Amino acid sequence: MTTITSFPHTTRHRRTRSRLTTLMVATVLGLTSLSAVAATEMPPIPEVTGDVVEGDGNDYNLKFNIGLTQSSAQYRGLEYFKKIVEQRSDGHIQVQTFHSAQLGDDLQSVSALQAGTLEMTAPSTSPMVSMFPQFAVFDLPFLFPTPEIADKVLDGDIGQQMLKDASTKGLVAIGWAENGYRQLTNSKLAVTSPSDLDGLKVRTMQNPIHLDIWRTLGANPTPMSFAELFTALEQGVVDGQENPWITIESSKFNEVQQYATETNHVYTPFITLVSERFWNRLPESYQQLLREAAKQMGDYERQVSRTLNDQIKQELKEQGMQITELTPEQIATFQEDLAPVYDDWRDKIGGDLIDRIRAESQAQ
Ligand code: KDG
Repeated sequence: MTTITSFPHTTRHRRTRSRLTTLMVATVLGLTSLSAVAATEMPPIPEVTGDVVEGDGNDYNLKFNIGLTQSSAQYRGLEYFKKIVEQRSDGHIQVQTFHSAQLGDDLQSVSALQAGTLEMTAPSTSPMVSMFPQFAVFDLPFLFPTPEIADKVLDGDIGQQMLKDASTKGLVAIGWAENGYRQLTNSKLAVTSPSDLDGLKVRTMQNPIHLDIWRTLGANPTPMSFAELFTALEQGVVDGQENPWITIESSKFNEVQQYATETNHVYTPFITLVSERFWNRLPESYQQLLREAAKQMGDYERQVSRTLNDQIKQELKEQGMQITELTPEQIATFQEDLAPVYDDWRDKIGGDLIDRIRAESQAQ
């Protein structure tokens, strides 16, 4: 028995129908691959290890706010932090997580911690250099050639001492996580050398070294909060910006930026902060629990960020972004042109700290 469709089967009809079917199949395939591309597969959140911690019988609400979106590696880390703290406090500490600067951008969140109206945040170190000048070492170009060297520095004496030094001004610094290696994107042209940057309006974090970097390369840099960046790109207030691949995708910058250049010019860490007012209310056992959870969150978040880095770059290409991968010679040109930035900042940051970090690279 033949099935009767709504219109008779002539050759032309049969041809149109088969063309229609092919089209529909193609669309479905396209959509599935797109949605497959869009929904980046995040590594599963690990099981919680470690025993339940005895508290003082009181219950605590902990609000944790970040600037990146819900589909960022940072937010994934936060979900793991929440799981650890709630399970190991047997529910006595409830963690509310906020993303996309819902409770304020990096600097507003830090002020809220100092005022005691927010319990935790994890900003990039770059916007905080006016409070903690030694953080500026992380903004020096090409200082961390590999993520492993970044880990060695952050998890080693240098990084642990910095956490102690940053535990002041109403803040308690309890861990590190990864924002990552920064890549340049823009809406104007494919950038392969500093000369292509002439007059390009580039948004930077609110940080004097990043301004110095892009001015030195010939661009026209503008400092701006991350919370305002997408709109500024969309409206053409700025032509470009620089962030890790995972942030470019999770913040959909590729929808308003046609070109990207893999510069890896700066490695930016996140620092995990607690409000001192909240910290001092906690029993020591819960303070130790937050330290352990922050360490596990940071390690997991690094793993997510690194596992996805190349995959996301590939996805951005599939979504139409024109990505330029620089040759070693082209990278060397950027490094040579940026050498004066070290002369400008060596004394302000401290040559000893820079040399100790460089030594880690040589020791590798
Ligand atoms: O809250 C997001 C910020 O930490 C932000 O600094 C991320 O790299 C960033 C940027 O470009 O502002």
